[in-house]
Amino acid sequence: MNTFEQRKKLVEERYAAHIAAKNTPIEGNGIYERWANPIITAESVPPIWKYDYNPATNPYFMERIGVNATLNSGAIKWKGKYVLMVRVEGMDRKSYFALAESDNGVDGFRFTGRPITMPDTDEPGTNVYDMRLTLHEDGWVYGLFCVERHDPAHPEDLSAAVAACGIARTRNLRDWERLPDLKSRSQQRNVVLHPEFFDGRYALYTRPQDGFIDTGSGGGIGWALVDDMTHAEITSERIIDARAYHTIKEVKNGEGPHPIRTPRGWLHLAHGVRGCASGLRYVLYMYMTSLEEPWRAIATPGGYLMAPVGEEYVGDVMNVLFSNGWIADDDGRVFIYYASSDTRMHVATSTVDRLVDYCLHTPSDGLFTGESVKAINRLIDRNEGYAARTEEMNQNQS
Ligand code: M1P
Repeated sequence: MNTFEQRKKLVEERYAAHIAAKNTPIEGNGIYERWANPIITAESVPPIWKYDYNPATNPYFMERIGVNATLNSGAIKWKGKYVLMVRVEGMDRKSYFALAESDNGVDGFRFTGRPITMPDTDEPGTNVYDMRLTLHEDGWVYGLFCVERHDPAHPEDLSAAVAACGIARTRNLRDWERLPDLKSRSQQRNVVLHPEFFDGRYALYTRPQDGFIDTGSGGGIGWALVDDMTHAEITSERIIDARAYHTIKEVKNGEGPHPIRTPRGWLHLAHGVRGCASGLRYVLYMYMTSLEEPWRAIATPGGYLMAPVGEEYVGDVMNVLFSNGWIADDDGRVFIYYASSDTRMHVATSTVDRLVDYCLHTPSDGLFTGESVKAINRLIDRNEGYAARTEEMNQNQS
């Protein structure tokens, strides 16, 4: 075998072994189970997307187009498969979207077809990322994502950028009709389409921000109604989940995937960001809103649901968990798809019942250390009372 043949065999065997690897759940805190292996990494991208397969033009079987990371993925159950719209980031720092699917939602994820060719608007985006998929009751599947362009107001500053919400829709996940970007007075990232009409209008979760990175006066996750997704414009916006001092969302927050309808209310997953000596720390948290008034919070469990552990801390942007995709299955299971440190994709599983229980029975953040201690004491009081009653019952029975 020549070099070309040897290397091709090695690369293909490595890819096949990677895709075939089985995953196992890790018992956790009762709220969810993390699964041991990342579900999609740069290694999951098919060799045919990266290598020139012609021995005449690639005698060393070199990688020609490299992948840096596979991260923040939208998610949807589609024709019986667990489908992710993966943000694939090339070594050239440009992200694009690509579909990967699995039969069971926890392993065997395989990219299908080719990367998505997303039509541009008249003003091409330099970068696109973090698509949220929503099967809306109007029958379309919408993809809302961040479109990033250089800020024309600062031609001299090569890092000055503007974030807007790109909008596209599809009937088959592969062929997309691009609609005009969301019109908004502020920059926007992490915009999510609610799956149902509200008062006959489309509802958006927004994240107003003063600058490309800093949310500044943007107070948190917003709620806005628009009449027409083909010309979507935010005319007014109310903050429904506010940032607060000395919390996990002090610096910024953002809606994750679209919320899940449950009999007790809408279940929301979001990310919160705080600053620390090593930079920004991104964690995942939850809240619930009313079914009748989806902007009104009815449960706000304090603190985070998930924060990085082990290798999740390490990657391109350290200390980050980010989720823009989850799937609620018909049997009540929930698959939470999340990326760690802007590098790779993971899954954690739970159920609607457990997540609702978590939201309704986890104390809210009291915003002061004294309130945290009071919450623990209330728990100990109840536990001691329960232990005393059980002891008394046992004595009465014996
Ligand atoms: O690097 C962490 C995340 O930063 C941004 O999220 P946010 O707008 O909330 O700060 C996004 O660029 C996201 O893609 C990235 O994972």
